[in-house]
Amino acid sequence: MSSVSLNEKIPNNVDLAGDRKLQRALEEWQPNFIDWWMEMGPDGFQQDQIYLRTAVSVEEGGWAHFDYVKMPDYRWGIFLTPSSSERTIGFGDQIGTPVWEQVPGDLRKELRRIIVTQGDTEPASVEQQRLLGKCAPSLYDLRNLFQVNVEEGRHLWAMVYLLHSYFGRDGREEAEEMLVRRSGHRDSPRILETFNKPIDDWLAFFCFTMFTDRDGKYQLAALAESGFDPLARSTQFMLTEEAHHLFVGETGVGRVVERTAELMKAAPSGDVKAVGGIPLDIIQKYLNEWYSSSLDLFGGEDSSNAAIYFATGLKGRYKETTSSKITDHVALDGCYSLQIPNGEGGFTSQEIPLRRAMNLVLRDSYVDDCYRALERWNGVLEKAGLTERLYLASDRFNRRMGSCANLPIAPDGSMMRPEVYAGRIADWLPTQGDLAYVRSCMVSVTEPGKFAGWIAPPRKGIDGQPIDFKYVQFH
Ligand code: BYC
Ligand code: FE
Ligand code: FE
Repeated sequence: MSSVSLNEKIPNNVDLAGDRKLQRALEEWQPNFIDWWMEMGPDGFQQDQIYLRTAVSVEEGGWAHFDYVKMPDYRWGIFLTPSSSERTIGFGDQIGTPVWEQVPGDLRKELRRIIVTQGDTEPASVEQQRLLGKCAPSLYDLRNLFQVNVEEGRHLWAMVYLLHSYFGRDGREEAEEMLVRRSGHRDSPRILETFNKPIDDWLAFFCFTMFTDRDGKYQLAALAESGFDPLARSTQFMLTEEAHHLFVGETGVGRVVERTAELMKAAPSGDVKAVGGIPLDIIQKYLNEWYSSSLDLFGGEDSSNAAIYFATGLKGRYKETTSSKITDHVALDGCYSLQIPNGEGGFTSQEIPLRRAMNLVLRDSYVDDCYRALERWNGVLEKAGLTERLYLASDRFNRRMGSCANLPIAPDGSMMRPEVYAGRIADWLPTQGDLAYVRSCMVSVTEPGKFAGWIAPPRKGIDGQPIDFKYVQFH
């Protein structure tokens, strides 16, 4: 394992200094990244001191260092989980053979595509969240937003390192393109649809970090099983940072639910809006919107791409090699039974070969995780003595990908007549009025320890600091 170099222009544990050509190429990309960050990163806070953690090592327990830093001075580095010399491919047709340290020629196109797709999401999310700092509900939340943003920047570095190191000129061109595409741009959008949606308020931000970053967790975990070892080790380390993003999302939604529950009991006639809170039905519509959009990120249920990725050892299942529940790592025999629309208003069962269903298998792990979070939020409502409950919509609802794409299906999964569906959609997805109301709740709160009225404080602070710690020092 190569040691960690923190004092170089680009902090790394990949012995960058030992490969001058690569080092020079990445050092040329670095100012372009900073230009992009200044243009598309958090608007208005680049001169402030933020209490941030920086990855400084890959040791469990001691990998992060917390201190005040101006975001443009953040030390974006390249860190890979140490390699184990005996690692073999854990699944697919080449199971048991040594992992690859270079890109196999016949898989170059597929690998490049996976890495570019993964890399593209990272800057996209920073662009989507660019204006949120101006209406943060507290210093604690403001700091968490910026923590997520700088780490998504580091995740871009992780993928750009792979492109530069292993894909020659094509890779360098792809790395440039990462800084050219823009979230929501008409002519040059980001690759996956969810990353072109606006995130204009903090409830959307919490839903995004809950549901969309969580897709990231499962995709990264699937890639951490990859036979291409540099990709596996890069994504493995990204997962350590990802945990905080998911925490921000899950607890963020939970804190909004908690505050709403308090207001429902306190407000005369339970009118939460009258006292500046976000009504439960609006929260539900936001959950529907971001959950359904994030399900699209798993691709189609029946996918030949997914079958190829699995067969060739590029992308495994969640915990493919560490879960005792997965015993057959070749997956040539099994079938997966799914329900698809029958064209007559109902659904019919279809069996597909297991390998073609790998997107769905990964998605199932994700859905279980989302239900676990849902139960926590409902636990908050129960504890408050309320009978209302939140739900997760059927995986058929509001889809743009897969067998249920663009069909008039209700959140309970039933097919509707199109005109009936159209009449109900305002009950299920945020309306312009809902979005405007939530935006009207967004006020900037910058006094340490104070929180906007629509959200409850967290249980504890960051890095053992108190909740009223000065997480951001304005210049
Ligand atoms: N939008 O075979 P199919 C994260 C395309 S998030 C637009 O069913 P496949 C993060 C697809 O490309 C994790 N197009 O799908 C989170 C294909 O095109 P072609 C990101 C889509 O390929 C928050 C066609 O439809 N990482 O890290 O098996 C903040 C048929 O597709 C979409 C990855 O995604 C879509 N949603 O699966 C920051 C991992 N879905 O071939 C960061 C890498 C599919 O007809 N990506 N298409 O031209 C992959 O493994 C796969 O590309 C996908 C799609 C899972 C995304
Ligand atoms: Fe990321
Ligand atoms: Fe993330």
